[in-house]
Amino acid sequence: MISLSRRSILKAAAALGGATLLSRPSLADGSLPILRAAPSSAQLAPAGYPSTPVWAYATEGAGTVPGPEIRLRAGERIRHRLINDLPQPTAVHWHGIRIENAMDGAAPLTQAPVPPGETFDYDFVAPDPGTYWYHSHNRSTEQVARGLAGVLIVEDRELWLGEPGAATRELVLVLDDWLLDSDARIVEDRWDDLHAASHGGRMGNTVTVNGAAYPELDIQPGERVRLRIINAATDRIMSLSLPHLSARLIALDGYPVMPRGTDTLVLGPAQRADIVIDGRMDGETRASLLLDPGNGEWVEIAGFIHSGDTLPSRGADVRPLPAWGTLPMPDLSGPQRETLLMEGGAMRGMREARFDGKTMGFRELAANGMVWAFNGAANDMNEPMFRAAIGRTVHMELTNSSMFPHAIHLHGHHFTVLSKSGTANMEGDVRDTVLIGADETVEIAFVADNPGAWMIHCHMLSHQKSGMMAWFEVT
Ligand SMILES: [Cu+2]
Repeated sequence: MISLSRRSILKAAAALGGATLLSRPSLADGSLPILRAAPSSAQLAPAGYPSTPVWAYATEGAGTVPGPEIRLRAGERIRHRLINDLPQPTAVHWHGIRIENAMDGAAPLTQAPVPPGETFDYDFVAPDPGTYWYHSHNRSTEQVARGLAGVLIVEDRELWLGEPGAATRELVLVLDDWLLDSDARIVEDRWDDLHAASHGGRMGNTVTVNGAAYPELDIQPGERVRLRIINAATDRIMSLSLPHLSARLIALDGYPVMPRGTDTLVLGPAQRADIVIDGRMDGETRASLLLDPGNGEWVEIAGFIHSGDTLPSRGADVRPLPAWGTLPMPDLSGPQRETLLMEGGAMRGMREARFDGKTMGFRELAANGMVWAFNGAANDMNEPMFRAAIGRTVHMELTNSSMFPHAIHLHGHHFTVLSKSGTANMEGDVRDTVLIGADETVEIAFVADNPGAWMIHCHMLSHQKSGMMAWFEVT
């Protein structure tokens, strides 16, 4: 509803030959809408606890966690002037968008970080529909953990909501993980915690849904709702379950899949899933979003409270989302072959790796904050990991020889997951971030069609910081 009215305002503004109707508080001097990053506060912990000082995005007023939803149609431009009111330099990455390189926000590779008090204008086309998010990409282990993440929705190319078999409403669920002390303050003295970095990363003690602990969400019996679920945590893998709600998956990382049942949904950091649920019609008034914190004990992180009239069933079949129609499919008849070997971490470690132009042993690496390596190099940003000509299909074999899972993210591209541990991925899922378990090998392929210097890194941000970051170049 909001998006429709916003669209009609835009239309009206265009009809009047200018943006005058929009010159309300959210516009900067140069008439770009503002995206301000600044300290704020949020009630993250349950009622009765103090609110938490955070760093947050705002388009007007005080910053919120998660940041304000930015919503547009595929092919439209996103235009925002980042104003940095933080005490640190920052940059905004638009995760999953096949974006123009200079707008990718991957500091310091694609832009210099924006110093405190300064601005940067982001202006780019979002070509593909789907569920995305934006977040800090400078000192991101700290800045994302402090709250700098928001929702970016690119609407379906054709009408889907309300059509036969589709949902009638949608709901964005941003999952996050916070490490809070007993006064609900973010723990601030562990940004360089190498013990956490060499394990699963910075694990929090408070999981929030849309910035709240244990929220209760309204649903009508029989109502079909599209959930757009985003894992905005720095490091936590979210294993989720939605019992009694006939959950069916319709998209991963923004890209539509043929609707399929999903008992357990595993989202690594930065991954998204669109799920269709049907409100219960068995007379029960409650259902839960459950999370397995890693010990097999499912805990409720949000409740669905059923109230109101029972709606007629929308049938067993779920309408697939409209196709993107914009992504070139890999040509596997003679691809450029690349490999990514992940090594390091606790319980296995690595004998040596290159860092800062030198080969170092494990102790020297650790003294430099490095405990992981990609292809024998820790955070080597001097040279690209590989180069690909524009239009070339790249086949990558990603091998995790560590004891911990990793969420590998390629900037600027979506890729097809070909296989996991030698088993073909029959669904042909297309993603921008893939979770690779301990001792697992995943094959992916993509068309290198987006020119520029693109980061490839683990989206467990503690791992990214401590060795799992590199880049590739498309020319
Ligand atoms: Cu990792």
